[in-house]
Amino acid sequence: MQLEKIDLREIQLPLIYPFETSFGTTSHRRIMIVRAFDKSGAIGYGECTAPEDPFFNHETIDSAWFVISKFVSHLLAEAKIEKAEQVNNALSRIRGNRMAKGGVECAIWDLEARLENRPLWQHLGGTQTTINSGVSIGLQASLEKLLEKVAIEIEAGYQRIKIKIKPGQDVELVKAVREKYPNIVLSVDANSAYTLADIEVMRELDKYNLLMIEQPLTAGDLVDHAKLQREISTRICLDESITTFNDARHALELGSCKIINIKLGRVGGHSEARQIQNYCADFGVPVWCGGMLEAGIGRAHNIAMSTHRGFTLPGDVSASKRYWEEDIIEPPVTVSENGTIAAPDGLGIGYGVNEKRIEALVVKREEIRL
Ligand code: OSB
Ligand code: MG
Repeated sequence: MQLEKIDLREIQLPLIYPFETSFGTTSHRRIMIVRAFDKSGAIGYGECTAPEDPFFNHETIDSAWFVISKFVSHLLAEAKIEKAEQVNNALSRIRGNRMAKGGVECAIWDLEARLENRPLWQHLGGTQTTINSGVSIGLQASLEKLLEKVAIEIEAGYQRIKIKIKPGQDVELVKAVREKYPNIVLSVDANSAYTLADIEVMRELDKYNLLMIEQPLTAGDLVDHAKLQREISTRICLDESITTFNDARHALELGSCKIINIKLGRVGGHSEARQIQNYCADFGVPVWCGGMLEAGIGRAHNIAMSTHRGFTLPGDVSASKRYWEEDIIEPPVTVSENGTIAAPDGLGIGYGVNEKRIEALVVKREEIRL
């Protein structure tokens, strides 16, 4: 592999429904598409998962754009990358900003898989030919609306329902869903909205046979998560807290969680994600693939990552049509009636990229020679 240039394009895509979490509501996505160009003419695709605002973590599409344009590109050029697995190390001088790095790293992995004529998931070492799919349902305007949404997703075959909670909209929601569906696999995601002072809410949630409580406390609070985990029997799953392999190691050593949600962008790409899932698998801790409301390229990378052996729980990787009127890949991601997604046979990410549609949606672009 001989990298010639990368380019960044911002597209804007409206979500079919606004998505509300404890930290805010998203109705229009601004998405950065990254392309990595090889001297041979081959192209790899990545999607940067940094969102519009710094409310999930510190990153945004604009901060990521700046970091890629000013720093990632220079370090890549300096390192004379020959293998995708070198990228993570080559970018290690950049602190944090892992979604910025991850968008580029993923594009280079896709490029390398294409150069080697293989599907990305096989190139990464994935072994599962289908992945298990769950859904993440945002906060709704009413309890009735939430129950309606849950019913639709169960009917569609999804294997796990996750609902968002926040202080004041928690136990009541879980109680209603659990009473209507005593046997479904159900979890909640707080996106860091609670503190240890809310222990009574956690004890209440503990009564509803949840698969997990995702990220109840602030990202840096591994010690408090460990305290909370000792007080409840429901497993804590960490999302925002896990940004590196070492974060995962610390969390497991401290007992801060019993499940980990791996997001490709949040951990800086495929190399770090692979390392985390291997470690968790050896430790007997299940992992699953989280989502950041990705368009098709990000979704395809999530599918490839989810084929690794450690991904034993249904992820948040669901069908394109839950988010987009029309996706930017062809075919769109579809989910079987058993709630599974087949790993694609095609080269690289394995889905066709609809360049015509992307070009029609582009609002900003930058080309960076390496
Ligand atoms: O915490 O998992 C999260 C969406 C945006 C930001 C954070 C999260 C989410 C989701 C949606 O839960 C997952 C998806 O379907 O993409
Ligand atoms: Mg989450």
